[in-house]
Amino acid sequence: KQYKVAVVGATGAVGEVMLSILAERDFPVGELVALASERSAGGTVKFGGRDVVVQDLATFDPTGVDIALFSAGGSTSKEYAPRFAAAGAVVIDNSSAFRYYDDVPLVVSEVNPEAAKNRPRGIIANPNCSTMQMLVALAPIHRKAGIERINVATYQSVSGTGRKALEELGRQTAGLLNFQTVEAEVYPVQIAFNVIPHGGDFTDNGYTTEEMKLVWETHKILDDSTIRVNATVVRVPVFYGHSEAVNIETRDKITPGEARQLLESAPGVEVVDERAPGGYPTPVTHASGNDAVYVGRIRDDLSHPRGLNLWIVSDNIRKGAALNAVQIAELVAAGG
Ligand code: A2P
Ligand code: 11C
Repeated sequence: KQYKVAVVGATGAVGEVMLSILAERDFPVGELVALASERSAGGTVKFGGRDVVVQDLATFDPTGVDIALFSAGGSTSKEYAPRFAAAGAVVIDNSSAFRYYDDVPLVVSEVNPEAAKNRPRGIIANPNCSTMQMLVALAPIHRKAGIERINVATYQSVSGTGRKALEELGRQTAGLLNFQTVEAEVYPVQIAFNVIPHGGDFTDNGYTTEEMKLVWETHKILDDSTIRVNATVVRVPVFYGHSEAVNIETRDKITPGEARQLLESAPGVEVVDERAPGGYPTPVTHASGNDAVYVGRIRDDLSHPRGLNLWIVSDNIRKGAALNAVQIAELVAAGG
């Protein structure tokens, strides 16, 4: 079967990569519809080496669309995803709009693919990038040793914020190297040559929404709300690839050697852990432009008898967003 596939947000940082991954993985696309706002309607995007004309989402009729990949922000998803679903499409939504609804599955293809089958609203949610990569690496450890607590600090690249943030990092960097003063527009303070302990919006408990997503989404995807999760989200001046310093406490002791062995055979994971200079993954040397979740610095926690440390790096636009969305589409196409 060939599918009529719509990409909503096709001109965005994630949408662009959704198009290239659909082509790369030979997804059976019979017809590709590229949708964005009226601002970019009439322009073109690339799909499999050819130009596709972008259409205005607001005036597009979704009848006949089989699968719709949404990555155009939460408010766009809230308004349009139910309309596409009502017209018969399976919607795979990259925004946070539907992630916490009980009747919307939240799926990491390597972790809980079976959840994609039960989608009463016709919507499947794609997790947040930082949760995605963390759970690809932690799920096998959780199954073996039972994770009781996760303490994570993230180092998130600017592409997670979208195209304007990529431009802001470039513009500020160039400006500062030329002794100019720079303005912060997308982020509240300068991002070039800086780190910002803030992602998303502040909530009542002092955590940000980006931090709370790591709590809520971990519970839903692993189907275990007893796991305690403590997160600090930090934005760093990196273009592509999120990194995470993760400390876990498990019910049963798991040694670094056992964890390494588990992860070496885990789907979607590559272990890079040489305990030597450069023998660890970084966004630039490993993650950027690649599909895997890279794990290194696996070592015992000196401060806890059942503690383990890991360093987890992945391309937030690929596995963290576009790739997982296409993998969910593959599950749908396979009858899931
Ligand atoms: P457009 O390029 O027309 O603004 P990014 O995350 O890189 O900022 O990209 C956001 C994506 O979402 C873009 O493709 C953008 O289209 C699209 N988008 C944003 N708002 C809307 C909207 N109201 N309707 C349709 N597409 C939207
Ligand atoms: C970031 N994780 O890096 C975000 C972007 O909930 O899908 C994606 C927000 C989300 O800023």
